[in-house]
Amino acid sequence: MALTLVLGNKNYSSWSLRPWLVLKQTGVAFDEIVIPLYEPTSKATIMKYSPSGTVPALRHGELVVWDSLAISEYLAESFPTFQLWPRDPDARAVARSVCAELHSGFQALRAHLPGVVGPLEAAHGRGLAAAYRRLPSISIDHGVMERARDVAVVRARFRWSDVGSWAAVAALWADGNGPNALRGRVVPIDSRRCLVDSPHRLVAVIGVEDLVVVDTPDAVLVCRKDRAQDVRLVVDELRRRGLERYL
Ligand SMILES: N[C@@H](CCC(=O)N[C@@H](CS)C(=O)NCC(=O)O)C(=O)O
Repeated sequence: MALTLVLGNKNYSSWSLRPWLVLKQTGVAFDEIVIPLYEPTSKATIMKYSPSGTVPALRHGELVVWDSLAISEYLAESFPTFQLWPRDPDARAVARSVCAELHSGFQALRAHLPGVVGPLEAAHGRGLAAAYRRLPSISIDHGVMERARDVAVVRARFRWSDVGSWAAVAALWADGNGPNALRGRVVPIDSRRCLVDSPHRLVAVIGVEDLVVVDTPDAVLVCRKDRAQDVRLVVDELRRRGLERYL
């Protein structure tokens, strides 16, 4: 039965290149249908061959297999003598982990956070730690989830907090009885709606409202509750001053 690989331009579509390389590795004969990407007609042409509307897709007789990993698995099963996965079960598990990890997370990261993925790819494994330190600081929810198109959302029927700021912690600690959210050794006098966290030293607050005070062994944070999210500005400033040891 004839094998046909439908793929995009090999220089743009590294997903297409994956099963192409696998097929080359087997040495079996196969035909190629190359669909130029990023042209007005690309999508319609791909749809003729691939039910997912993406390349690569593999035709084997009547069968169509799409998605680079599924194609690679199909080829591994169809040509067992080529030993495409490592024979040793542990090595095979690691190889599958690498392939699956790339598959499940990489596409969304690359699409929505090129400023994060690009420098890491450019580092080519060297200077990775330095490249990582220079990356923009952005959370996965702002960076990927809020920008992703193919996301299903289900309304939750439970209360939720991602505890993303000290103000959120204050809401969790407040038991509805005391006027402040306190942990550790704290003496509040005429103070309301404050969060004070001081597990070791004694902290006293007098006549203040809506403050966050967090005492740790090497640093103290004091800010208004409505500026608690801006702790990231402190992080940026510490980096700028080369004071990463406090992070
Ligand atoms: N996870 C898929 C990714 C496939 C994919 O995103 N292919 C891109 C080319 S690299 C594509 O077909 N883009 C065309 C489009 O979405 O219209 C795989 O491994 O096959």
